[in-house]
Amino acid sequence: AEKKGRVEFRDVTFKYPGAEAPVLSNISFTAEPGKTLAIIGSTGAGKTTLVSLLPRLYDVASGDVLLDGVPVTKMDASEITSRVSAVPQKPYLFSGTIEHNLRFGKPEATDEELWDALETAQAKGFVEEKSSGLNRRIAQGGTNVSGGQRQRLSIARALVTKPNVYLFDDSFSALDVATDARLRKALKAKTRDATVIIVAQRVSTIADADEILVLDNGRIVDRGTHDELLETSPTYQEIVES
Ligand code: DCP
Ligand code: MG
Repeated sequence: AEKKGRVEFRDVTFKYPGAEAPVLSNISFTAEPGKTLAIIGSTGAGKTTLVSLLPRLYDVASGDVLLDGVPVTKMDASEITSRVSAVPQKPYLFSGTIEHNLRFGKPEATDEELWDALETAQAKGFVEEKSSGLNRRIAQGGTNVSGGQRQRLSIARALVTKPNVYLFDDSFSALDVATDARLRKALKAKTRDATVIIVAQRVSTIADADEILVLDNGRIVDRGTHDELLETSPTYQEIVES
C-alpha cells in the first residue's frame, strides 16, 4: 500500500490576525513519507508559524496546505490530530502522572507502547529512576522536570500516537549533542514510514535530513541537502558558522 503522510505546501502566504505584513510568503515544498524535511533559519524567520499551519492552529491567507492531496481546511480536526503529531517548541505537560501525559493523544495505548516510546525518546531511564515509574506526578506545566526532560516526554507522547506525520519544533535544542544524536537515531528507526519535519537551531541536528529549507524573513531562501547548502547558501553557511 501507498505510504501515508505526504505534506504539501503550495504557494502559502500567511498573516497573523490584525498584522499588516505577511510572516510567510510564497512557501512551497513537499515532505514525503519515509523522509525527513528540516527547516532552519534565524529567530523570527517564521519556522513555528510554518509548522503550525498543518495542524491548523492558524489557516493560510492564500495558497494550500495539503495532507495526502487533501487541503487541511477540508479535513475534520479529529482526522488531522490522529494523523499529525506536533511536538511544540514549548512542550506542555499537564498536572497528572507521566502515564496520563503520555496517553494524552491515545488513551488506549498499552504500557508496552508507552515504554517503547520512552525508550526511543531517551526518557526511559528518567522514568525508571523513581520507583513510582509511570505513576510519577508531573506538576502543571511540567515545572518539576527539566526542560530537556519535558522535551523528551513530549516526544514520547507524540510517538505513542503513531501518526503519519511528525512535527518537531526545535525539540532537540535542550538536549546535549550526544543525547540529541542517540534520540534521532532511535527516532529514525521508529518512524521509517512516517513523514518527519524537524525545525532546528543546530545544523548537527539536521545535517542528515533528506532536504533542508532555509527560511529567512518568511521566505524559503535556499533549499537542498546539507552538502549542497554548504556550497550554495550563504545564509546556511552563516548558520553553520554561528
Ligand atoms: N508572530 C506574531 N504573532 C504570533 C507569533 C509570531 O506576530 N502569535 C511573529 C513574530 C515573528 C514572526 O511572526 O516576527 C515569526 O515568528 P515565529 O515564531 O514563526 O518564528 P520562529 O519560530 O522562526 O522563531 P524562533 O527561532 O525564535 O522560534
Ligand atoms: Mg519558533
